[in-house]
Amino acid sequence: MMDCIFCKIAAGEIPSDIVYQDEDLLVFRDLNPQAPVHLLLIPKAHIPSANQLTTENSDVIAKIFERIPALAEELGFDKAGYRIVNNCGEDGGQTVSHLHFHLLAGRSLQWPPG
Ligand code: DGP
Repeated sequence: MMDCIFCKIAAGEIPSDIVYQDEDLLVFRDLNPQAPVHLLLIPKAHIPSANQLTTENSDVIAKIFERIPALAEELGFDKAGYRIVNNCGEDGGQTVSHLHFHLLAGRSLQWPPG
């Protein structure tokens, strides 16, 4: 997707603070952090949102979630806890149309989020 900012980040065309990457997924720090640790976890392949997940493209979701415990341990918030968020569509507050999960940690997070 030529006009997708997260595809450009995944391709290395736009710089980002990368925490982890492999063939299928990329983890980088959010430009506008809402917590002391605020990571974005994305599939490198373009999937617009959770609304476009299918049996054909959903393997990467397991890969993303399987990576989370290692990230939490490496960054030191595994014991204190964290929150994983996906915003889907306009009412969900999604502003970038490339599927991503927010991983927030480093402070006590309120619920409900508002
Ligand atoms: P959402 O509202 O769920 O679509 O979240 C999009 C997030 O992406 C938002 O927290 C800000 C972040 N973001 C937008 N553009 C960039 C960028 O160019 N670099 C980085 N690191 N984060 C970005």
